[in-house]
Amino acid sequence: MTRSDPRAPISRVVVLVPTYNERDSLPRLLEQLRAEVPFVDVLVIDDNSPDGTGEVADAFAGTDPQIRVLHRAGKEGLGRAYLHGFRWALEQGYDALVEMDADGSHQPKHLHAILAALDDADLVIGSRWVRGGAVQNWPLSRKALSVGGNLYTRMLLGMPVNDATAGYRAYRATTLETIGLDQVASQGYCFQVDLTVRTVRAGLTVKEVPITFVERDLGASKMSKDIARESLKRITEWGLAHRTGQARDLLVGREHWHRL
Ligand SMILES: Nc1nc2c(ncn2[C@@H]2O[C@H](COP(=O)(O)OP(=O)(O)OP(=O)(O)O)[C@@H](O)[C@H]2O)c(=O)[nH]1
Ligand SMILES: [Mg+2]
Repeated sequence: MTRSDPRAPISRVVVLVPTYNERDSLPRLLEQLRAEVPFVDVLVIDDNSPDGTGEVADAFAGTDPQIRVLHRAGKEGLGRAYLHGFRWALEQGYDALVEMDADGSHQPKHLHAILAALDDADLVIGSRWVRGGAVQNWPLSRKALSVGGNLYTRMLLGMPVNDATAGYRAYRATTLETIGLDQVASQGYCFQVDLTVRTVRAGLTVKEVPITFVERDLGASKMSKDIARESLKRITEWGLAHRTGQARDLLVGREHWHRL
């Protein structure tokens, strides 16, 4: 899954930060981000948060031309917010698009390593479940859910990726243009898995860089039973379709897109 031709150098990078009711967390994240990687632009994608996160973001944008805000009409889920941000960033001509949560879980200090890895990758995932990766302040039950979810995803989809649900990642613009965004319907956690699968299946290179993920200390999680259910259902459907396809190909002696 490696390409021999050198990739174009990356010069314009934007970090996309989706927000819903993050007024307490967002200022700290924006300050850290701008201090840590001053060459990087930021787009906050707010779904009309009732707590006024959009106005907090506007105040930052008013004093810093490298921070922009995309105001959306209402809460439509993380996947939709990212798709909107991706389209905006591609139109603006950015070379690399980074996904980052607003709640402090994704530390800007890891961005150096993530962007360095993107020099010879098409997607770089900030990974909790590779050597050197870690999670701080998670109860055992939450760890088990993430490890179990990733194991299930790996087994069913046969992807060589340890943390396919991770939400701290960097895409080359060319990756998103290659995989195409029009068919992506996933909203919750499986949005991340969905795009990872599309990237792997397009024959592009995925790298994982270890990160320490820190559980939020401010605000409330938006993770819900519905989101978890959507993920389980879709990943199972994709996995069954993938495995059925492999079985069919074996029967007719065709080579499948990979043979894990
Ligand atoms: N624009 C937008 N942002 C969202 C939406 N749902 C979640 N987010 C943001 O997406 C990021 C991740 O959401 P979290 O609630 O932290 O979910 P999580 O990190 O998966 O779960 P926890 O680990 O429990 O915090 C945060 O910055 C949220 O504010 C949404 O519907 N629209
Ligand atoms: Mg979070």
